[in-house]
Amino acid sequence: MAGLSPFASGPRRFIFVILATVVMLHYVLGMLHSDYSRLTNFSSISEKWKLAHERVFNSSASLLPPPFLNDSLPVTTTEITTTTELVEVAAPEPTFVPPPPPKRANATFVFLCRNSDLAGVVSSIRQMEDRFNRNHGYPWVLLNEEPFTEEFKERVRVLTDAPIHFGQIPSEHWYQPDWIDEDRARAGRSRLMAQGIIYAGSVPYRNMCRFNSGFFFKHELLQPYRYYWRPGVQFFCDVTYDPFVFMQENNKVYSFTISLVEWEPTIPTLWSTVKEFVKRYPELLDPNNSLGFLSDNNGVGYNLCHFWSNFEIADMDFWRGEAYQKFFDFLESKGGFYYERWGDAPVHSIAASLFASKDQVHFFRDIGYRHDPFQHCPSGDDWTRGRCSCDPKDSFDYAPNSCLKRFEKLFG
Ligand SMILES: Nc1nc2c(ncn2[C@@H]2O[C@H](COP(=O)(O)OP(=O)(O)OP(=O)(O)O)[C@@H](O)[C@H]2O)c(=O)[nH]1
Ligand SMILES: *[C@@H]1O[C@H](CO)[C@@H](O)[C@H](O)[C@H]1NC(C)=O
Ligand SMILES: *[C@@H]1O[C@H](CO)[C@@H](O)[C@H](O)[C@H]1NC(C)=O
Ligand SMILES: *[C@@H]1O[C@H](CO)[C@@H](O)[C@H](O)[C@H]1NC(C)=O
Ligand SMILES: *[C@@H]1O[C@H](CO)[C@@H](O)[C@H](O)[C@H]1NC(C)=O
Ligand SMILES: *[C@@H]1O[C@H](CO)[C@@H](O)[C@H](O)[C@H]1NC(C)=O
Repeated sequence: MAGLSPFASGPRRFIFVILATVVMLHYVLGMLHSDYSRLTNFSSISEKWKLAHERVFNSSASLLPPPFLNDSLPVTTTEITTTTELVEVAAPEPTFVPPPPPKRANATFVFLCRNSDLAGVVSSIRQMEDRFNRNHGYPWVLLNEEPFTEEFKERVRVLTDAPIHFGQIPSEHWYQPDWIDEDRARAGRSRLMAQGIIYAGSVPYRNMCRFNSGFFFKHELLQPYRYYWRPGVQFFCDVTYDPFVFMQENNKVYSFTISLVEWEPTIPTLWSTVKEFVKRYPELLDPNNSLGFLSDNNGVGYNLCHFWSNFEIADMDFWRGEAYQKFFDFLESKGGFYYERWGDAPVHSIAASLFASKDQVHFFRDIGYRHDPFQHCPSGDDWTRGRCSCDPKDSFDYAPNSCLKRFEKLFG
C-alpha cells in the first residue's frame, strides 16, 4: 500500500527518513567494525560506505544494505546513493558527534606452537579474544618450524574475525647449528637429566628457548609490527584498556605478570657470560637500569630472578636494537642455549633489566594470568573491574620464590 512507502508523505518526511537511515547505518557499522568510525567523514560518506561495506562483507560487487537491515529499511541500492548525495547538498549539520577514532598500537599477538598443541592454542586464543581482543581486532601471528595443517588453521580461523597469519620458521632460526659440538651438548643434557631438571634432555625445548631469545622478531610476518603479546595459557580477567597502547604511550619496552627464580643448573655460566659482555660494552648499560632486580650484590652474582616469559608484552624494536643484538650474538657464540639450557626468560629479563631503564619495565598488576603451576590474580578494584575468575587470595606475587618484592624495591 502507498502508506508503507516513506516516499509517499512529502519531502520533509523524506529528508527525515533519509537522515535517520544514514545515522543508523553509521552506528551499526561503527559497532560492527571499529575501523569504520575512523573512515567516517560526512563529506565523502558515499565512498566510505562502500569501503566499510567491503571491509565488513568483503563484497565489492554489491552495495545492498546488510541483510539483517532488510526488514527495517525498505531501501534499494539507488536510494542509498541518492541519500548520501542529498545529505551532502541539503542536510543540516548532523546532530551527533562521531566518536573519536579508537587509538590502536602497532602490535600483534605472537604464538609459537605445534600442530599437536591445537587444543591449548584454541583455548588460549578463545580466552584472549573474549577477554580483550574482540574489542580491538589485533592480528595474530602463529609460528611453527613445520607447516601448520589445514585442520589446525581451520580450527584457529573460526575463533576470530581478526587477521590470522600462519608462518613457518626458517630452519636456521630453529635447529641446533652445525658449529655446536654435539658431544659437548649431549654431555650437557645428561648432566641436567642426572639432576632431574625439567626438559633436561630435550633438544626441541632448547630450540624453542633460542628461537624465542634471538629470532622470533626477525620472522618476516612480524616485520610490520613493533609490540607483541605472547598470549600464554590462561587469562582470568577482562582487560578493560589496551595494554599495547599503554606500552606505546608510556615508552615501555618489557612487561610481566609473574617473576620468579630460575633453576640454577640450567644457566651455570650465563651470569659470567653477562659480566664478560658488560665489561666489553659498558656503554650499552642503561644508566637507570634494574641491576638491583638481578643481583643482590651489585652484579657480583645473579640472584636467579627473572620475568616469566610465557606471558610477555614487549617492544620488538628493543630486541632488534643494537644493545640486544650484540648481547644475543655474544650469548649465541658461547653455545649456552645447547651446552646448558639457557631459557628465553632469563635472557630477556637480564637484557630488559640492563639495557632499558627501570621505568621501561612494567608489572601488569591488573592482568590475571596463569601458567601452571603459578598464577597472578589481581586484587581490590582491579579484580572487580576485570570480573576476574581467579581467587585473589591465590596469587604468586609474594610467595617465597617470587621476585616481585625485588622489582618493587627498585622504585623505593
Ligand atoms: N612449534 C613449536 N612450538 C613449541 C615447541 N616446543 C614448545 N613450543 C611452544 O612454546 C611454548 C612453550 O612450550 P612448552 O613446552 O609448553 O613449555 P612450558 O612447559 O610452557 O615451559 P615453561 O614456560 O618453561 O614452563 C608453547 O606455546 C609451545 O606450544 C616446538 O618444538 N615447536
Ligand atoms: C573528508 O573527505 C574529504 C574528501 O575525501 C577530504 O578532503 C577531507 O580532508 C576529509 N576530512 C577529514 C576530516 O578526514
Ligand atoms: C575479499 O575476498 C577476496 C577473495 O574472495 C580476497 O582475495 C580479498 O583479500 C578479500 N578482501 C578483504 C579485504 O578481506
Ligand atoms: C530482503 O529483501 C528482499 C526484497 O524485499 C527479499 O526478496 C529478501 O527475501 C529479503 N531477505 C531477507 C533475508 O529478509
Ligand atoms: C610498526 O613498527 C614496525 C617496527 O618498528 C615498523 O617497521 C612499521 O613501519 C610500523 N608501522 C606503522 C604503521 O607505524
Ligand atoms: C630513573 O627511574 C626512576 C624510577 O622510575 C625515575 O623516577 C627517574 O626519573 C629515572 N632517572 C633517570 C635519570 O632517568
